[in-house]
Parts: sequence; C-alpha cells; structure tokens
Amino acid sequence: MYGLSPRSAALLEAYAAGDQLALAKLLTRIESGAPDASAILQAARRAAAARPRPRILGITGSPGSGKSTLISALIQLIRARGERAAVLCVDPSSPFGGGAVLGDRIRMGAHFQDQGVYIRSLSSRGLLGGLSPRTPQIAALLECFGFDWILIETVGVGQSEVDVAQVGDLVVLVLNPNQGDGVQVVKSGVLEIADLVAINKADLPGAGQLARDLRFLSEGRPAVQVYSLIAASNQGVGELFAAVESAWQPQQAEKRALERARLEVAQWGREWWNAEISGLGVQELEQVRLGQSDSLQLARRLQARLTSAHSAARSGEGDQ
Ligand SMILES: Nc1nc2c(ncn2[C@@H]2O[C@H](COP(=O)(O)OP(=O)(O)OP(=O)(O)O)[C@@H](O)[C@H]2O)c(=O)[nH]1
Ligand SMILES: [Mg+2]
Repeated sequence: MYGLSPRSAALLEAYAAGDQLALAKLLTRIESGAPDASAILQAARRAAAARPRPRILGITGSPGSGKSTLISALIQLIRARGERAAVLCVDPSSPFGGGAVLGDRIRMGAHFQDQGVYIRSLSSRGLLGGLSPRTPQIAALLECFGFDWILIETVGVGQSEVDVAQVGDLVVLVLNPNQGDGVQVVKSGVLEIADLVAINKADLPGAGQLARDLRFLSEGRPAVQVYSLIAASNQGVGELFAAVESAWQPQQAEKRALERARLEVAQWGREWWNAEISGLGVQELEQVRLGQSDSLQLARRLQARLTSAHSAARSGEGDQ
C-alpha cells in the first residue's frame, strides 16, 4: 500500500545478491511494522518469480517434544548434501523474545556459525506487541531468498489461530511416548494437520505401542505414516527425511502456498482489526453491557471506520 523506501530498496538489492545481513534487516523491518513491509514482500516475490521454490516443512508438536532437536538433526542431513536451510522458530511458550532465541541457540548451537543455515526466532507476541507475529510475512521473505529448505517450528497444536507451520508444504507432527496413548492423540485432533508423524524420544518406554496404536486407529482413513526416532542421537532421522522427500507432492505444495498467502492477508487484517478493538473505549463497552447499544452495530461501525481510514491513506499516497 506504501511504496518502497530508498533504504528498503537498497537492502533488497543486497538481499537479491544473497546477503544474509540484508535479509535479517528486511525481516526486522517487516516484523517491526515498517510502513513499506508489504511492498518489500511484493518486490522480493517479483524478483524471485523465476527461481525454484524452497521446500517448506512445518514441524509442529507440544513444547519440549523435541522439535528443535529434530530440526538440528535434519539440518545436518541437508547440509551434508550441500543444500541451504532457513529455520523459523515461533515460540509461544516464551513471553520474551530473548528467551526464545536463547533456547534455540542452545539447541541449534552447531549451526549458528554456518553460512548455509539461517535461524530466526520469533516470539509469539510479535515485536508489535500484538497477539501474533507476522509469521506468514517472515516466511514469505525467507521463501524468496534462495534457500533449498525452510523449516518452520511451532507448537501449533491448540493455538486459536491457524499457524503457518500447519500450512507448510508438508507437516511433520512430533509426538512423544509419554504424551498419552493413541486414542487420546486421535481424539485430540492433532493428527488432522499431520502429513507424517514422528514419535520422538523412542528411547523412552511406550514408543512402539504408540506407533502401533496410531497405525491401528487411523485404519479406514488415509493411513498416517508413523516414524519412531531418537532425535537427540540422530537415530531414525534419516528415515524420516527420506519419507519427507518421497511424500512431497507438487500439487499439495501449490495448494499450501496459496493457504500461506491467505494467512498473510488475514494477518494484515487481524492487525488492523485488533487495533480497532483494543481502541474501544469504556463508554462504548459500557453501552453494550447495559443494552444501550447493539454490539453487532458497533462492530459494523468499527469496520466502516477502518474502511474510511484506509481509503484516506490510499488517497494520501496518490498525492505523493
Ligand atoms: N530422551 C530424549 N530426549 C530428547 C530427545 N530429543 C530431544 N530430547 C530432549 O527434549 C528436550 C526438549 O527438546 P527441544 O528440541 O528443545 O524440544 P522443542 O519441541 O523444540 O521444545 P520447545 O521449542 O520448547 O517447544 C531437550 O531436553 C532435549 O534434549 C530424544 O530423542 N530422547
Ligand atoms: Mg524448540
């Protein structure tokens, strides 16, 4: 909606030439609410249109299930083939961005020095202080940079917003043997988002039983592929990686890419809407509470306010 600033244009040039520092700076601009954030994305996408797309793998599972450990092991395999990877960690368990970065630095320590790996952590609250970070936008800028793989880590399950890892080209759900039996897992609905299931911590008792339960319980539905692994010692990760590659379907990747674009549009909308909602005054809310005004009408008035604010901004832009 706003044109590219000269600073962003210069950064984009360096970004297109493969400069990771420029990538980092552009990501920060997008994350921190630069007015030309969407223009940056559009320019990056245009420049990358003819390039091969990276494979985007969502890694999702409960806190502590071993997602970062698994990602670290996958990166070793990716790097051994000479391919490059970006990791995006969305960490809802930590209210502080710094905490998220620290934890992942420990887990993925070996890769922080490697130029073929780029790791970015987002706190789930976002730099803007809103409820959700601009994850779809961040993923899109990583997608256009020229990596071979993008690995997106989120706890995903149970979040109210659809999260971007769940619309990875392919989604790996990480479970643990001590998280309950197969019936509970199936009931919780988490299997719905999974293309592949990794039962990590197979060194703990119950992994074999959980794998058998899941295979048995998913009978009749498209069979879910279940792999047991011990990510902490790299066991079973090669098999999972091979399964990821053979499960890859260009048509599905295409569909999921559209879903990510949908999330991106929704994210902008949610930001505006959240700002309007949190700007509601005591008086307006009191009127609703006391039955003096109609809540739906109030929502419509907010929507109208938003529309006129945005058309004013657009006509202002035309004057520039
Ligand atoms: N026993 C066992 N422990 C493991 C295994 N893989 C990871 N862990 C441990 O599980 C803990 C959590 O691992 P992480 O990789 O940080 O898990 P995560 O899912 O990324 O956690 P969050 O990012 O906090 O949601 C760490 O202490 C790991 O060392 C495994 O295969 N077996
Ligand atoms: Mg982690």
